[in-house]
Amino acid sequence: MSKQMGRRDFMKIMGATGLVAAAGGAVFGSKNGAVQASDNIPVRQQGMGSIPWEEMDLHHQEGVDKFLANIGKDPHFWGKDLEYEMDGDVKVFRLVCQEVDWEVEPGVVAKAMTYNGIVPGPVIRATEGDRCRFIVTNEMSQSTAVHWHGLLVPNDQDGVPMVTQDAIIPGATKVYEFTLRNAGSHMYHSHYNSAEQTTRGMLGAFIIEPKDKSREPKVDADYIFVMNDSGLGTYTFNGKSFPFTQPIIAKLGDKIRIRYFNEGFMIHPMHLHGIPQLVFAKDGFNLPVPFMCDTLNVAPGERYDVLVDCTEPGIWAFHCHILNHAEGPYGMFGMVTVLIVQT
Ligand SMILES: [Cu+2]
Repeated sequence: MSKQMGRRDFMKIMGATGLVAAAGGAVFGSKNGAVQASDNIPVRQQGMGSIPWEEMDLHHQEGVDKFLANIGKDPHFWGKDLEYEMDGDVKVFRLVCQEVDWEVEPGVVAKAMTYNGIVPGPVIRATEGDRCRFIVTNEMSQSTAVHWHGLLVPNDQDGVPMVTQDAIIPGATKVYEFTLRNAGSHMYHSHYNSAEQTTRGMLGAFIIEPKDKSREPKVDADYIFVMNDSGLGTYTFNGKSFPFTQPIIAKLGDKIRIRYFNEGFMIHPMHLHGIPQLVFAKDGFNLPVPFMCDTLNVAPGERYDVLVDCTEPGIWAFHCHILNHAEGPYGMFGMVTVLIVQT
């Protein structure tokens, strides 16, 4: 695959058709095929490398080709909402804690701990004022508990074993129930052996829409980035690493909202090329004075909401700017995607 061919394929996405035809190119793989979380390091993020430049170029090209070929093939990449049923006025959600093999990318499989079998867990979405019940069943071989990160809840619903509740032991079910008081971009995650359980996949977005919709910015699309840097053996957005992340595809003039959720151990400065980000909320609280930036530090536990006004056509790289989370001698990996602004 020549460099020009890859570029042409990328340029095709700029057209009205949206998705690009698959480009060829060799598949990156781990050295040993399927690997565990402990040694789950795709080959292209290893070391500083001293490979010949031609080989280095080829690897960089291959990553881009793989990304192009994968566009549109992961329909749930940007989040899958958790369904609920009504019991009177109560929204009833069910979470099942399960250990599964999670493909961070083809051939790179981590032993994940999950809610409902996916990483991140399904998106919980409800409205301020809703009464919600969460029926949590633990099918794992470890105890667990769910913390509702950022939500105002009664103390006994806060999800900290040995402090506010008993652990949910293997085979047990626990019911949480509370009323949603504070709108915003929040999270839910394990609060038991959490360095392992959360970063191996027990993490998700919990979005509370405000009752008064006039408090929300009007946008054409809304994207979720759940960031993780541990437990799955690589750096991920929404449980996947580049080239198996998905692009944001927007039209010139679109206004898009991006919500960042850092569930990992490290800070991730999120850098968007070409177009500034307007940061308007932190941890679900609207900022008194929104600010513009091109790089936004997102620390563990933090959430930020930003608006991107898609005024500049092109293919804009969008990545964590701690560079060894994003690109090495084998090309881009980990916390990388693009914003495509089509004309
Ligand atoms: Cu990073």
